[in-house]
Amino acid sequence: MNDMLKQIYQGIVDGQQDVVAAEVDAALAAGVPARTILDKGMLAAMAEVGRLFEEGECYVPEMMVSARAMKAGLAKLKPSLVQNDTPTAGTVALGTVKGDLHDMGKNLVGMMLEGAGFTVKDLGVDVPTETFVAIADEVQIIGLSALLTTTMGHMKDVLNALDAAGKRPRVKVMVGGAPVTEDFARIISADGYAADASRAVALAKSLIPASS
Ligand code: B1M
Repeated sequence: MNDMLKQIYQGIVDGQQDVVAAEVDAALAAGVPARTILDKGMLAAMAEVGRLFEEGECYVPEMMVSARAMKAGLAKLKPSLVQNDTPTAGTVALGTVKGDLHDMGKNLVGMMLEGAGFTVKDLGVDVPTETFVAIADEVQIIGLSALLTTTMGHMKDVLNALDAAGKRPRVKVMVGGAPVTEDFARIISADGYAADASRAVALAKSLIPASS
């Protein structure tokens, strides 16, 4: 890992948002690809923060400052990730399900979808099931994110509510987030699962045929 990536990684682990923002700028100016900064610097750092939390070596406040530092870096990276001159590929409503406040994965998926030409309606975090149902007529895809084993069940609630409202046939539902798996997606009858933001783009493209 080069020095700038190391600084970005450590800046996120230590929660130093100014350092992260400055080093992301420096890395981009030095020609380091945005995807390398994201994967090797930022996502690796968040994985380390998760490990430290799990092992009781850091607590929620530290996780929050790391998340703030990650967001400062993502804001710098966004223009490079969403560069896009293709016509709209379709509209996706994205939200983190009820009870869940984690938004960085969802935000990243949104950025990459925008970069691939999709219009993204970001519904935010802790999104009530009814909000997803209400927007179903305006979009081709609903994307559900969940980071907690205690909230991923709300994905099934959304699918059931769409069914009950008679909207299920007209909208595709894709799901993702750390505890979500391909098997879980199949069990709840989602239209697709993606493990990361790049795969989410490929999945969204496959869910909307080019002719539609
Ligand atoms: Co939370 N947290 N957290 N947390 N947090 C986890 C998820 C956890 C795994 C940490 C751990 O124990 N190792 C654990 C969950 C355990 C479990 O349920 N199995 C956990 C916990 C327990 C909690 C609290 C309950 C802690 C507490 O209060 N005691 C609490 C819950 C609050 C709530 O939501 N109600 C909590 C709070 C928080 C913070 C607020 C402090 C903060 C979130 C800040 C924010 O998001 N604005 C936070 C953080 C930062 C984390 C970790 C460290 C990092 C998450 C993250 O942003 N990763 C996380 C540990 C970890 O994941 N290793 C953890 C980076 C992000 C880019 O990746 O979100 O996985 P991710 O998204 C990926 C893929 O999953 C996928 O693509 C993304 C990009 O590649 N993806 C999709 C995501 N959504 C998708 C949707 C798609 C497709 C793909 O289609 C629609």
